[in-house]
Amino acid sequence: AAAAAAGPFSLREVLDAFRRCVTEQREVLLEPYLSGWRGLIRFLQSLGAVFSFISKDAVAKVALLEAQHRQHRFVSLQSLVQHELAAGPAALRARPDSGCRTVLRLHRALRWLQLFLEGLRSGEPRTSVLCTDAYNASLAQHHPWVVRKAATVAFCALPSRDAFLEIMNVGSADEAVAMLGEAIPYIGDVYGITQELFAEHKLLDLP
Ligand code: 1PX
Repeated sequence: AAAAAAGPFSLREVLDAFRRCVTEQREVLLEPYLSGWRGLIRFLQSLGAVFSFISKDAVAKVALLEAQHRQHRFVSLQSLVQHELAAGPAALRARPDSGCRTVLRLHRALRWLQLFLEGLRSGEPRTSVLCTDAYNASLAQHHPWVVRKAATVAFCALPSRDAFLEIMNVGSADEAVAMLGEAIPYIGDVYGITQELFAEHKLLDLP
């Protein structure tokens, strides 16, 4: 993983990480989940400084989860939730630094990613439109006005669809679209399992 991280970004690594996430018992493994996020963040960082307020927040959230992962040796999102809920739901809600509320933020962003990648695959050439639509249908409802405003401004700086497909680094535009078709169901699977887990424990509105 260290060697891969040193090379240029490829969406393939992100796909591989999210593919490795889901076990036969439908658990979401934390290590590949965080590794997928590290790949996405690297991609975001390569898009330029306009996006750094977004990548900084994602970096902080991944770092918090990595620290908890190291400290408690959680294998999966399920074991993290179980561990934090053991102190009681009220205690969990009161914590501004819980793993659960942090995962929830990344989880909502994963829905954005799924919608955005579906849009890219569909052929719509205006990435800023795709990105705004995906954002409005997911993260935006959880963000205050000022964050929504800043995000919408940043989206205007997105590269074109062709440039996007190229910097994914998986070959020709056709190959990149094929890779998206492969990646989207894995991301959707991770999203769906996490959504169910958080709904089951009434954690979908953790402050
Ligand atoms: C091949 C395409 C790959 C594209 C990869 C892009 C990866 C994007 C990763 C975005 C991660 C964003 C995490 C945001 C988490 C969040 O909602 N944080 C907010 C709430 O946190 P809090 O701790 O306060 O409760 C926080 O306020 C966030 C602030 C930053 C602004 C977030 C805007 C998110 C826009 C998401 C779309 C990214 C656009 C990237 C363009 C490719």
